[in-house]
Amino acid sequence: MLKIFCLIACLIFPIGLTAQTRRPSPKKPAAKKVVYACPMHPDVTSTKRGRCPKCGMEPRPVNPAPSPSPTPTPSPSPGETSSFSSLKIPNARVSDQDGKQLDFYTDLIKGKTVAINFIFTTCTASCPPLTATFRKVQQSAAERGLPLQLISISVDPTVDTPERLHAFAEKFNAGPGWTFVTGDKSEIDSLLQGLGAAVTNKNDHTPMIMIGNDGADYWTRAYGLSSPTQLVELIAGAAARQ
Ligand SMILES: [Cu+2]
Repeated sequence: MLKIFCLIACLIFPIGLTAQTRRPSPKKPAAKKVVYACPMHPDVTSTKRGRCPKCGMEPRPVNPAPSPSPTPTPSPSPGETSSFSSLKIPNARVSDQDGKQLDFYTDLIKGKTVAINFIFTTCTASCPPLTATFRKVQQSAAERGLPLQLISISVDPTVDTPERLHAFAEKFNAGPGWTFVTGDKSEIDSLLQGLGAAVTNKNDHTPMIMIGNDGADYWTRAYGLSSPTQLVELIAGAAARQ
């Protein structure tokens, strides 16, 4: 009996997940009203999917239907395994802080271990600490001999010219292997959309960072203001995937 239930649950659950994003099933049992919570901000809960207003991450169900197979308890680490895939990354035509034209995926992501954050140069809130954190991550990854491409994407591409990004990079002592990305607004918009980091107001941009190992197609997200040590651990973990 248990075996049969398990088999049915295994068959139904993944289908239910994908279908749910578009069209909630009208035949959902009443007892299973799902509450979603942001993995980064557990106090932010909602009965609908959508995005955390604090960090823009996709909330996860916190009281899923009891399942016969043990589900791993959410880890207290700042990392969050996600179903994100390199396939979702647009090969957008972008510019770096030196005005060099790049194809986002092929030039910055392909075959690399990367960490991506989202910034704008006139930000007075989270961007300076996010950027300072990235700088420390860059230094400590280098000390560990960990190859790492850092990417900071401007969420304000019309204001953030390559020149502005160059000055911003200098101010934060960005070393080689750290690319600041801007470009045509439409290209950047589609890029942010593809990365799940689109915002309507730049001031609402997410302090989330994406960590990925393209070769392994392994992606995780983390709170961008976590300690640099924790972030480097997550990056090392991603780099070790194959
Ligand atoms: Cu900011």
